[in-house]
Amino acid sequence: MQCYHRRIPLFLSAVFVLGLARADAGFILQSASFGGNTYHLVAENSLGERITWGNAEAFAVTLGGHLVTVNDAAENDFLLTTFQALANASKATAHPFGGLLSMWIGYNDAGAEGSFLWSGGGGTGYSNWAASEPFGGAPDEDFVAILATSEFALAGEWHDVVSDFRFNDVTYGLVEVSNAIAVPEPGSLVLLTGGATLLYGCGWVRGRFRRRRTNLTAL
Ligand SMILES: [Ca+2]
Ligand SMILES: [Ca+2]
Repeated sequence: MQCYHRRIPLFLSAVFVLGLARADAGFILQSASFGGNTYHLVAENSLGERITWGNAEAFAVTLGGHLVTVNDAAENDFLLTTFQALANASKATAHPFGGLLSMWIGYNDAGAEGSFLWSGGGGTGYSNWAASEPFGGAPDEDFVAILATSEFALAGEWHDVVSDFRFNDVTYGLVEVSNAIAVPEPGSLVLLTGGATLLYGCGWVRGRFRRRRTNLTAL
């Protein structure tokens, strides 16, 4: 049996450093539950400033999930009706002169133009593109968002967007986290406790072995 406990401080240090590095890239504005999962509306920071697709996806991963995979119309409706009010309020505060207001989802064709995939996987084939979308007017218009207000199309419909704000889009992220990951079940706590005991016991057994080997050498 191998013991891994000496590697844990190094791992925790790496997590801590990464956490510091990403301290400003991601802030949860609002959370809600639906269909057994937890959802977050996220901004770049506590000021409610807009966030790029890449920063929103990276922040989602630190929360244990991804930008949302929209599986059906019910989930799409939940996202719009739950989060559009605060997205509007955040835009009014942080970007009063901003353009289209949208909320990022995980759908993107950054890997291969025209081939849209979900960053979190698990798609069902459902989509809710606005008429004439995906438009792809710019080569890097690769990231999909739900319109939070009715503009050129209806609120709740999707369009593909560039992720660097150069067309003055105001975008917030929609994160989806499986509750099976986000909330440790009592059984998980037992496993954690058991694991800690095993690590402690691992060191104790090796210590005993060393002492016994030392004693044999002394003989
Ligand atoms: Ca989903
Ligand atoms: Ca594209």
